[in-house]
Amino acid sequence: MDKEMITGSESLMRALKAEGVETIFGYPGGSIMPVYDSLYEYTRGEKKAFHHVLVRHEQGAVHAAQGFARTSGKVGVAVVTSGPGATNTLTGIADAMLDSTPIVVIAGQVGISALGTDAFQEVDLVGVSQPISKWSYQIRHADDVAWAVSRAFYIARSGRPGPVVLDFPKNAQTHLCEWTGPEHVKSVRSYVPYPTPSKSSISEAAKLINSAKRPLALVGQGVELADAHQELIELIEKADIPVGRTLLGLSALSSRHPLNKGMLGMHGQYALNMKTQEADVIIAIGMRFSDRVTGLPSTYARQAKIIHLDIDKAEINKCIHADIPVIGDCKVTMPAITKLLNKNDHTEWKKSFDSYFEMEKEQVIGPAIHPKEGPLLMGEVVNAVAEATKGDAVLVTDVGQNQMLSSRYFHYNKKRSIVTSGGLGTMGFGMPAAIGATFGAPDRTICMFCGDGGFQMNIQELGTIMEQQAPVKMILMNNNYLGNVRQWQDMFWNGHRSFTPMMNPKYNLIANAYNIPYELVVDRKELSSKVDKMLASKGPFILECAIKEDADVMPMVAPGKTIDEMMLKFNS
Ligand SMILES: Cc1ncc(C[n+]2csc(CCOP(=O)(O)OP(=O)(O)O)c2C)c(N)n1
Repeated sequence: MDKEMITGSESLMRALKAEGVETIFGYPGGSIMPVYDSLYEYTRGEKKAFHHVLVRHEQGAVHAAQGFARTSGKVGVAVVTSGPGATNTLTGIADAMLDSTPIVVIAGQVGISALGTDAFQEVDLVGVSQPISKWSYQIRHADDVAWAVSRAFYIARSGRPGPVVLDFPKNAQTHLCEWTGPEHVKSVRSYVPYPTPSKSSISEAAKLINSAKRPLALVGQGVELADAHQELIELIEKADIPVGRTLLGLSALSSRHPLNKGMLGMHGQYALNMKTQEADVIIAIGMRFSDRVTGLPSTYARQAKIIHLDIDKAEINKCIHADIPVIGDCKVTMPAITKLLNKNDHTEWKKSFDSYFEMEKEQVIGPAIHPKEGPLLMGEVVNAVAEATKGDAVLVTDVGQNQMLSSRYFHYNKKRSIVTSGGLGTMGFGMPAAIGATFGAPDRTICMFCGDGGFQMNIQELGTIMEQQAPVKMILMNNNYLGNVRQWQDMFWNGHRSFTPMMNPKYNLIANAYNIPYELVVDRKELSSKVDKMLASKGPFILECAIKEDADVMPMVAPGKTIDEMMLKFNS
């Protein structure tokens, strides 16, 4: 039989198809033109395999791939050109690395004979992306494409997921290679994505949980990534353990579950932060003790014995010492522990959270979500959307006060319901990530909360939303400030509002220019009807809310403080 000879670009198409890719977020340019020529065929007619979403900036392509990955559980794909196209992806790659999001970024590169000559649009992408990616590789020959793509997807999705970069010089795109079918990489030398848990760590963990009087489980995104929601429920219900969720772990356990005690950390639940300092055993599951969760690490939960379940050995003892590390996939380690647990009852301990909840409800939550007078507050807007969507929607946030308040007051009944930039805190993440989420979870309502600063950081993606008719419900919380920084300036920097007041454009005109339906809410009496109108609309929608200019996010653990120094009111 004749050998089938194809170009490297054609090989890329076949390899992506073999990985089950259906949606590609991208932006063309000189050194990726052979790939775009192949994409022309693969996005129409007989060969159609992909839907290509033309973004308006390469940062948008990567955030969209992240939003797709986070909602679908699949690997997100972004395709860009070399040089500026490649460097524009770096923020998204770093973001995906910190938040363990599986994406593959494929960037064009100058031909290998021109490498190192400062050729037009040449940048050492492998060099600059190596420290912020899980794997970064240059495909120098067309023959390597099928293998490199298979290995890239394997690395991106396996173990602790993360971003992979494929740098694709032009010669490797155009040269011919023999197609012998897709590769199926199933292992990589010295890479152990799913470590085998030690039996003794499991039995020690179970023993400690059985003896605990005041146990507390801290749940992170690892549970979502492992698809271990049911395994978590079985563990916490059998041992009767109250649960705090990290920002990225908010939909790892339904908001409605009776053992759910809310969100951890700087702007999390008062009761959880106070009780962390009283628990005798802490069971951390798929979370990494970020400084936003621990506050001052040297004073964090000193009284507690800590069991840390994580798939990534590097997380153990990185920030907080683990008395019992349980290294492995929590879908495996949790049931192994549960099997050894005694049925338990911690009614008194759980009840002891209540008085703190009452205090927070009275002093913070009530006034935040049901204010009686004054300008609109972010909390009441979030609450109105959360109630109208009944906990079934996906929350996508930008960064800042809008992020903290939407994550606090949204309701999460389904898994994979929060998409936010937790580790890197990337303003401008929300809008493109929400576009990706409409493709990752096409049957769900995607609600994107954003501040006026973040809205303008990737505002060009309104063009993508318009072209794709991506049904993103954009809730623009306009306080005419870079609110989060303004809050810190007021609290910790002498009230010097240094370059945080921000002049805004007329968003109705912007919405109009992009042909996106728009409403403005100034009076709270109109809030619920306008939220209903937004949710009833089929396509994209911008709901601008005129938010009180100097409202603060509370409660708060000030930077450098111990978590039980959490303030319900500033200076309280
Ligand atoms: C790319 C980037 N630049 C700067 C910051 C620092 N930063 C964090 S929150 C914030 C203010 C955000 O303002 P806005 O988008 O209006 O949202 P708000 O806090 O008012 O909800 C800034 C500037 C950041 N997180 N990301």
